[in-house]
Amino acid sequence: GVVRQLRQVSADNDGIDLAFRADVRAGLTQAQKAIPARWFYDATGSALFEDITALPEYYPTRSETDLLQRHAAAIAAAIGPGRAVVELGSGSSTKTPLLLEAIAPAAYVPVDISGDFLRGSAMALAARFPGLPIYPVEADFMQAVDLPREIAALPKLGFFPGSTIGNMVARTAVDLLRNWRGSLGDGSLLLIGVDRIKDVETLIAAYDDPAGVTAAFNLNLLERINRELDGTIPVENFSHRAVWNDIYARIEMHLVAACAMDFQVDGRAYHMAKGETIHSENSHKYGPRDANLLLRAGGWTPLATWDDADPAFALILAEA
Ligand code: AVI
Repeated sequence: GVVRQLRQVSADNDGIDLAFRADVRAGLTQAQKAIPARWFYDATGSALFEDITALPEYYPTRSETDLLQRHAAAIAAAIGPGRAVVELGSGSSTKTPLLLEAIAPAAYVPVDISGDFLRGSAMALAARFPGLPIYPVEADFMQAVDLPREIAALPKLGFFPGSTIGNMVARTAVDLLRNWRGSLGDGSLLLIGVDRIKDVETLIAAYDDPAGVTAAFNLNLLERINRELDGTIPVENFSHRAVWNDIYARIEMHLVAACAMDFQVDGRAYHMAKGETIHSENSHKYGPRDANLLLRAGGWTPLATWDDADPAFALILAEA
């Protein structure tokens, strides 16, 4: 395959740094302290997330891969050949070959905010799929993205695996779906991974593993703040907590203060009381009707669902 020149759309390091600074400042000033989950993914956090996906308790990655493999023929039949596959937040693109092998696409457009990841995985895919044009786009998929003009005339398939949509509150998820409905255009399709509501024990185990990898992933957020924003947070005084919020149907991750403490970040002083938490992630889970409603609200009509894996996870195909 041929990797076309990396298109740098919006990711510049100064901009990312400013946004991190602003999010942390605003988040530590709120009554319930909270920092958006997107800031987990520095180099260390991305590597820890890869480790999470290999944990026996973290079923979503395995369930989704299994669905893609078992239903490859049916998925390919529903999508048809000749589409430009646009992957949102492609990261290390581990599930992508399964899809590309099944559907005979006309082009592949990975969109990711991390240029390094993007380059690496685009090169690996190019070697594996000779003849497939690849147009990497370095951009934040949460914003509306200008797609390469080379794929303008092709029918599109958006690919959004991993249940990443679950990390957004409903309003943000709907905004994202509507934005991508606009970018991909009339006649496009979307294949999206959605994690299901299931028994609380299975969910908690997936987000609080005994090996402590998810704890390290969560605590790395504080290390990152100390590293990048000149922080003095005593990380050893925090612990990882995963809880099921039944009203919102989501797993929440928090960083819990073991004692009262004072620290500084970016030249400002903060205080935390013993037991106070920093809310660091939401991971929403969707029943079949919930998922279909979310998609419709975002401008997409569900066409087919493949979800017979245990623990429950769904791949949904929708049309614009
Ligand atoms: C990336 N995202 C879908 C993961 C999830 O399951 O919500 C992030 C994660 N957080 C803790 N473990 C994995």
